[in-house]
Amino acid sequence: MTTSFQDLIEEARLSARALLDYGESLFSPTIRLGVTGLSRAGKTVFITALIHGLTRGGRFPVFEAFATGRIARTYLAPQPDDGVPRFAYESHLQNLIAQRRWPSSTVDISEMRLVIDYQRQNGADRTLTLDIVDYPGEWLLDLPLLGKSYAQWATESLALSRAAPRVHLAQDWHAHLATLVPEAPQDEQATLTAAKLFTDYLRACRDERFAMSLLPPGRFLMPGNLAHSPALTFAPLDVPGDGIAPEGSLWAMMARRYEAYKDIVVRPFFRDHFARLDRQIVLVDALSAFNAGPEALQDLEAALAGILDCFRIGRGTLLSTLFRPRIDRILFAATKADHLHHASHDRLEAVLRRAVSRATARAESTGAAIDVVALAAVRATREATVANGRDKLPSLLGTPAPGETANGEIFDGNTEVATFPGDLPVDAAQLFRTDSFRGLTASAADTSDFRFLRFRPPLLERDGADEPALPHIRLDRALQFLIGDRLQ
Ligand SMILES: Nc1nc2c(ncn2[C@@H]2O[C@H](COP(=O)(O)OP(=O)(O)O)[C@@H](O)[C@H]2O)c(=O)[nH]1
Ligand SMILES: [Mg+2]
Repeated sequence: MTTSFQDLIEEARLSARALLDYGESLFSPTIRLGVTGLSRAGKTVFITALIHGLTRGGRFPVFEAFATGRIARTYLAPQPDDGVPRFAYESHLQNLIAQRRWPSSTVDISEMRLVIDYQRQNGADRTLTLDIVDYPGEWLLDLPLLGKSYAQWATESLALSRAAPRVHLAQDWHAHLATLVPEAPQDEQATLTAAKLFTDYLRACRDERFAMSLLPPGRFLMPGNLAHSPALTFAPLDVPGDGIAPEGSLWAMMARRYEAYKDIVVRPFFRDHFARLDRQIVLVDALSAFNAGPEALQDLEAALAGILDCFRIGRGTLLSTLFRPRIDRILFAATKADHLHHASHDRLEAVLRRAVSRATARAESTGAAIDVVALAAVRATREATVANGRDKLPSLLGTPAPGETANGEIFDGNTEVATFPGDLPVDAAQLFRTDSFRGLTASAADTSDFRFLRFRPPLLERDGADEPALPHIRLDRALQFLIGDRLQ
C-alpha cells in the first residue's frame, strides 16, 4: 500500500500545478498555509480574524515581525487557483463586526492570498506571499483510507461501532447488517439501505451529545454534489480483513464503490490540495468534547493520531528534494479558549498537548515541527470578579447567543451576563480516564460537569472612523509559530 502513496505523491509533485508553484516560489517566496479542523472547529473565524489583524493593525505583541514594526503593509491579492472558491472574507467580517453574528457555516474548500511587505532583520525589503487554504478536517481524516482496502476499512469501522457509546447509536444499522450475506449476489436496494443506516449512525455520533471526531468517510456527512452517487453508496460489511470478494457479490459491489470513493474524492484532494501545503494549523474544538464527556475526548485523540499519520505521508521521497520541502510545521490549536478563565488556558493547552503527544508516539515521526496552543481567534468574553457573599468568584462576562439556556433561563441575545465556566483540572491526564467527568453522553445537561455557553461576538468600541482591532487570545503566538521564521 505504501507504493500507492508513493505513486500518488510523485504524481502530485509532477503535476503542472506543482511545477507552477515551484516556479512561483523561486520568483517570490510563498507559504501555503492549510487551515483545517472538523466542522464548527472555528476555521472561518480564525481566518477572518487573522486577515483582519494583519491588514488592519491587530494587537499582536508576540508576533515579532509585526510587533517590532518590520511589516510595512499586508494586503489581499488575487488567489492563485482559479477553480477554488474565494474565502468570503468581506462578508464574514461584516457579520462579525457589524452584525455581531458568527459567520455562516461553510463546508467546502476556499482560498485567500495575502501579500506581506516586510523588512528583514538586516534591513533589506522583502515580500512574502501567504496563501491560506481553508478545508474541512473531515477530508483530511479520509486520507488514511488511501492505505486501506475495503475489507480493512470495514473491519475497523465495525470494531469502532461496537464500542460504547457508538454501539447504542449503531443499533439500526447493525440490525440491518445482520441480514446481509456478503457473498450473496449484489443488491442495489440492500446497499442503499445499508448506506443510509450507516450514514444515520455517523450523523448521530457527530451530534453534540456525543461529539465523536473519527467518522470517515467524510463526504457521507457532507456530500455536496456527490449526494446519492454510487461513490457515496456503500457501507461496511462483516467480512474478514484479509478476505477477497467473490465476483458479482454484494461484497464486491461495496468494495468497488469504496475504491470509487477514493478515486473520485480522496485522491484528487490529496493531489490538488493537501500535497501542495507548506504549513498546517489544525483547529480542535476541545470544549465540545468536554461538553460531551471522556469518550468524546478519547475519540478526539484517535482522530488526532489519524491526522498525524497523514502528515507522515508525503515526506522523504526522492522528488521531495527537487521541490520545496512539504509541510514542515504543524500547529494544533484548541479554539474558543475565551470560554474559559485565563487560569485555565494553560490547562486547555496541556490537555491538547497530551492528546497530541500520545498520538505522536503512535504515529511515526512526521519530520515536521509540532506545537500546541490554546487560542481564541475572536474573544467574545471579558473577565471579571463577581462577589458572591464573602467569596470573590472569577467569572466571564459575555452576551450569550439568543436561545442559549442556563439554569432554566433562556437568553435573548442582547443581555450581558456573568458566568462561572468552571475550571479544568490541573492534571490533564485525569480527563482522559473513563468516568473522570460527566458529559452530555452519559447525563442530562444540568448534571454534566462542563457546559459552555455560546456567546455572541464582542461589541467593539469604535475609535473615530477606524475599524477597531478584534480582541483575541494567543492568535499572535499562532502566527509567530506558523510564519514568524519566514519573516526574519
Ligand atoms: N467565543 C468564540 N466562539 C468561536 C470562536 N471561533 C469559533 N467560534 C464558534 O464556533 C462556531 C463555528 O466557527 P466556524 O469558524 O464557522 O467553524 P468552521 O466550521 O470550522 O469554519 C462559530 O459560529 C462560533 O459560535 C472564538 O474564537 N470564540
Ligand atoms: Mg467554515
